[in-house]
Amino acid sequence: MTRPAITLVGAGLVGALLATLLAQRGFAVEVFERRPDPRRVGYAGGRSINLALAERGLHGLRLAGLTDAVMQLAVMMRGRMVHAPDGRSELLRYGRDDSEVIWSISRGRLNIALIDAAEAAGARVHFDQRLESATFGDAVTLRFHDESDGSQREHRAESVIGADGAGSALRAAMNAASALGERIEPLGHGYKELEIPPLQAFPADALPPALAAPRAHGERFAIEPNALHIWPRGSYMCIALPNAEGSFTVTLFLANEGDPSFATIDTPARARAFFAREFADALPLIPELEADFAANPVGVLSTLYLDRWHLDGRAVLVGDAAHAIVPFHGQGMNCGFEDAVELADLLAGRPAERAAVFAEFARRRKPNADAIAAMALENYVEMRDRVDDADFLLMRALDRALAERVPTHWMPRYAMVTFTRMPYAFAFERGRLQGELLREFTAGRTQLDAIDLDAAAATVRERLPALPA
Ligand code: FAD
Ligand code: E0Q
Repeated sequence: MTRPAITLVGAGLVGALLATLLAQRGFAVEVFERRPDPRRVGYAGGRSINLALAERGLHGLRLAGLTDAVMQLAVMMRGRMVHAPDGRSELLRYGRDDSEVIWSISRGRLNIALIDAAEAAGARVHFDQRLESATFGDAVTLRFHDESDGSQREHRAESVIGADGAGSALRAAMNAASALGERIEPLGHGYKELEIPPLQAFPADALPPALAAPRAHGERFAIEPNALHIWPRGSYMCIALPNAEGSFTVTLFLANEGDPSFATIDTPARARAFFAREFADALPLIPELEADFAANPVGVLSTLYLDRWHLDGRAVLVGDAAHAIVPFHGQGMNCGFEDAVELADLLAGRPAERAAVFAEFARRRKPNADAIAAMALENYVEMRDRVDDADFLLMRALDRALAERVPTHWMPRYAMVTFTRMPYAFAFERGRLQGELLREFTAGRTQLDAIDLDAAAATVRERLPALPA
């Protein structure tokens, strides 16, 4: 029997994982990727950019047999290290203990590991191939522009999977053939990446006083390595995630318009003045602030909603191409990896029934993509504005106390999203119900001691069904 063939556009994080899973399930997989082979030329200019990997993403990597290779490159993050304007910082743990943590991983190294796995499983990856247009007749005709020599090539396929990211060219072609009901909601805020170098890179005379001691002990990291650092400042914030080499990638999230915004903080000198005022403790950690600010673009953040993700059995979208979200829950890749697992399993079950499989894939995944899109938007306000406010901290304390007391009936929403594979739509709805109870239990209170935890636990058992085992 000949192997069923499938074509993918995009060998980014989701495309490369999906190619691996499909090749492992017996498909003849061809992947076309716009960028050059990262193993040959290095990844995207050599900047280190990292991502938070959580349980959903880890599950996809486990199925691909990649956990060991990837976890060797990962840095554990136990919680959020919140840096107040006065320079004080506090670690807010994400989970109960070190079994509930997330992992910072280099985007470039992860992508290379995934491409290696796809090829090892038998997928063929064609680099420097930018999808330019697609037409949908009895078969799909894809036209590629070769970015290395400017030549054109055509590829015909029975069906194609678009894993070509938020700006998907396949989506545009599908939408032109038959409207997908596309809606793009800009966040109105953008981001800029900066770097905290490893400790050894600081010249001894430029070492911030707080850093002098740890360097003497051979430490590589300028600040706590096992945390996701956040500097919440109301309407904007910085975060920093650790890299295995000892550096951190800092991301400033800020409005595009108004004051302050990327429109007013528009020169390296203004960026320095802004950091001196708003992120005083972070500034000495970013020696190349001006150069980073000038070299790195302002990234755009939007949420993408589609009414349809597929064109009968001929084309389907996955990952950011189908549902780009804002990054404030650290779940875009994790969600895309869930897509890959779901689609690979459905296709393996019914390899010849593409239209039915694509429809079922969208039916199962769309409610979950909508739920994480909403939760990611909510988390921006929570991160930048609430992680240091008293009401929030009381609700958080009660949330955790109830999870300890009635674990069969209560789990913080963050934990459901991050440490389990419960459907996002379930976590969203359950979080709403728990949120109502949290507001009820904390109304008029300022201290956890003032809340009768036994009574609250009894109410929880009475009003909420047990969580799935
Ligand atoms: P991409 O990773 O964008 O890959 C698309 C691929 O398609 C690329 O290789 C691209 O070159 C290729 N391509 C594009 N156009 C064409 C074309 N015309 N022809 C051929 N190939 C093409 N997610 C997390 O889970 N955790 C995080 O901590 C996290 N942090 C983030 C921080 C920021 C600032 C941002 C912006 C996103 C973050 N995300 C995070 C989200 C995550 O980056 C995305 O969800 C993830 O990269 C989506 O993977 P993808 O494969 O669908 O798309
Ligand atoms: C995580 C891990 C870009 C980014 C990635 C993240 C998170 C945040 C804030 C951001 C959410 C959180 N978070 O700490 O609640 O858990 O990935 Cl801004």
